[in-house]
Amino acid sequence: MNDQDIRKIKICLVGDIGVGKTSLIRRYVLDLFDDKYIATIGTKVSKKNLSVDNPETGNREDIVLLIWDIMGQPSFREILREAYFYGAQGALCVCDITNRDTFAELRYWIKAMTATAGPVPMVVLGNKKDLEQNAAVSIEDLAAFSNKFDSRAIMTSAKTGENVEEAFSEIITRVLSAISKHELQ
Ligand SMILES: Nc1nc2c(ncn2[C@@H]2O[C@H](COP(=O)(O)OP(=O)(O)O)[C@@H](O)[C@H]2O)c(=O)[nH]1
Ligand SMILES: [Mg+2]
Repeated sequence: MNDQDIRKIKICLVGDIGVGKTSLIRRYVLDLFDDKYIATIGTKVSKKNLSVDNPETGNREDIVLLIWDIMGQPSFREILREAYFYGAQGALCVCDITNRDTFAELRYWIKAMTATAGPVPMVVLGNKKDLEQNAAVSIEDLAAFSNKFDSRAIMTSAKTGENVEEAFSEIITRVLSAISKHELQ
């Protein structure tokens, strides 16, 4: 198979600074966690080659997943967002379950993203599940919110790795399904 034949899928992580976007990507791509706080400067794209089952066609497909990470400062939303969101085929919308404000802000992130990328599939993540005893956002809150976007909510921990694989699998499946439905029409 030629390189050109391999499907490339662009997904974005959206959410406030500090919710764990960079850590989730690091856990998923490298299987590492770093307690040090590294503010992401600008945009970084990570690549992961995968072989996945296409839910629409039933075929196994090789894909290249391009995972876009950004800095979360509010000023960014205005300046770089179009370039960041342009061509995105799916999004992981991340909040920190110990910080209710980050949950409230998700609607604005989603609005900004869909303004550029259109109504792409998304999955809502309540990250820092390992700090559940300090939770200010419940799975019910997340589920009710994600329902509005025809989406699903998952609690994750980039620290322990819990549900990180599932979160990425879920968005990949949703994106592949949306693309294939469109192609098969
Ligand atoms: N306890 C805990 N801390 C986390 C988790 N994910 C990220 N962090 C920490 O939260 C801080 C911000 O994470 P980072 O990935 O830089 O967030 P970003 O700004 O959204 O990219 C860092 O100190 C991380 O170590 C998690 O699942 N559990
Ligand atoms: Mg970051």
